[in-house]
Formats: sequence, C-alpha cells, structure tokens
Amino acid sequence: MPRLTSLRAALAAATLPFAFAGVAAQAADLRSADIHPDDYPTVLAVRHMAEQVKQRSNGKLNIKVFSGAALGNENDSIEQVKLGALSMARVSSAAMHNICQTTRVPSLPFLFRSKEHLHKVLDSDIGEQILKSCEKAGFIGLAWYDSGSRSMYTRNKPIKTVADTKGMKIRVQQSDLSVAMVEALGGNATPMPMGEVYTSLKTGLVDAAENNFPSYESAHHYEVAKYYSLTEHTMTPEILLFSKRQWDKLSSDDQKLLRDAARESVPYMRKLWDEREGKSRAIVEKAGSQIIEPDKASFSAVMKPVYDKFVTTPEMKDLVARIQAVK
Ligand code: GTR
Repeated sequence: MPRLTSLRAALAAATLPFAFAGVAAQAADLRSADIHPDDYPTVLAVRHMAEQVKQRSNGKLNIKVFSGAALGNENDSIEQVKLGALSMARVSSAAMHNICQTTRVPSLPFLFRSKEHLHKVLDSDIGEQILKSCEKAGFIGLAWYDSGSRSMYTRNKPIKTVADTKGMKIRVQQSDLSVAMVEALGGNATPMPMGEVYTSLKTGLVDAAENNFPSYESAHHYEVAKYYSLTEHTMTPEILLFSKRQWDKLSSDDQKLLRDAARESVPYMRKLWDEREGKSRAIVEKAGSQIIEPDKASFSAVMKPVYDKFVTTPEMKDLVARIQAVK
C-alpha cells in the first residue's frame, strides 16, 4: 500500500519541521499537501506562493509542496495539519464542513449567482469571517482558491432533469452537506475520498459522481463516465490551511509574510483556473464526453431541505443573508 508507506514517512518526518521553533534564525522546511497532480492550478498556486515566501524570507522559510496525494487523502492531511505534523494543506472546503461548520455556507447549493458573486463574497469580510472561524478548530485559513462549479457526471444514463437522479448511486465528498444535497435530489449518496472515485465508477460501485471540469479531466473520470451534465449545483471553493500549532510558533513577521504571499497567490490561481477549465473541457470533449445542458431549475427547486438542515444557527443565517445581499 503506497499510501500507507507515504503516510508513515510523513509521520516520521513530522517531528522535524518545527525543530526550528526555538532557533528562529535557522531555515525551516514547511510541508504542504495537495491531492492534485503537479500541473493542477492549486498545486501551481501554492508553488508560486512558496517561491515568494522563500525569496522574501531570504531562504529561511522553505515550503515544499507534496502533490498527488503523496501525503494521503484530504482527511489525512487535515488531521496532520491539526496535529502540527504538517504545516499546510490545500483541500476542498467541503473536507472542512464537519470540522468548522461555517465552511458549509459557500457550499450551499445554488447560493452564488455567478463566479463574480462568489469572488466578491470570498474577498469580503464574509470570506474572512469563515476563514477565521476555523482557528478554534486548529486551522489558520490563509486563502480561498477557485474550484469552479461542480456538475454531475454519469456512466450510463445522461442526467437531463432532477427526475433522472432518482435512485442513482452518486459519489460525494465526505461531508454531511454533500450527502444531504444528493438525498434532496432523490439519489443515494456514497461518500468516499477522491482517490477511490475512478475505480468506483469503472466497476459500477457508483453510477455517478460530481466535480468541476479540471478534476473530471485530471482524475480521468471522463474515461469511465462520459455524460457530463451541467447541473452546476455548488461552487464549493478550495481552502488553503496552515497548522495553528505551527503558526503559533512563528514570529509575527513570518506570519505576515506567509499571509501576504498566500493572498497574493489568489489572483494568480484564478487566472490559471480559468485557463484550465477551458483546457479540461476541450480535452474531455475531444475524448468523447457528451456535455448536457440539463433543466437546472428542476435541481434548484428541490434544495430547500438542505438549507433547512444546515442553516440553523443565527450565525449561519446571517452569513447566508449577507451573501444573498451582495450585489
Ligand atoms: C476537487 C477538489 C479536491 C477534492 C475533490 C473531490 O474539485 O479540488 O480537493 O475535494 O474535488 O471531489 O474529492
């Protein structure tokens, strides 16, 4: 099991990075995890941030990015960041839903009217508030990254209206909200890590999955599920996390340097993202994927139970109302 071996190696190395805590002048290796391959926009953006950080700290802060799930799946990385065994992780904010509940808000189905609306919200005090709310769970939220819209894709039968998802086994991210969303559609939600989706689609363990074009393409899901239906049901963003345990040992200058570089990597990432969305779509279409324009209104019409279940506290209600009010 290569994954276990790499996890063990990661844990073995875990005591090393912060050996520098008392000797702040020495160089420090900070490790950052991502499940995506080297050429994916999230990985490239963190590498870009790493270059900036290295330069500005005169080589003192050295972020090493481990791509391709080399350090395990998203839940493994989050656990290690919490423990302080890993400095950073770029994960989907859906992976934080059950840990830091306000991260559920930007995943609510059909909440954002457009990419511009999403950006305005994430760049505002609302985005900051959600990032900050993860601190008490042990995470410094450094930045939001784009992840486009997630849409449904199927092996056998194209999804044209919500009636088509009835009884379908649909893979979702490991989040209660993602499960509830598929249940609202009448499907059977099967949560599992991204690394298991290709085989599950191939063997028919699930009938469908949902993701943006770049993930559908880079994880080769298009080879085993060729009907891509533009349901665009959620715009769950990516989140860049730093371990609070490690953060608290850094000088305030280093903290600022990291925060600034993370923030500055956002426009860089957005540009890469836009390019990649187009490229990925072209690749899958060329390979024979059928892109379907479904009756989107039939999907948004059944989502009320998801809001009723998750938008329950005054804070969640306030966040949703403020997001809806952003013009
Ligand atoms: C992708 C996201 C990954 C992962 C994946 C999934 O869009 O970038 O971090 O969460 O979706 O569906 O598991």
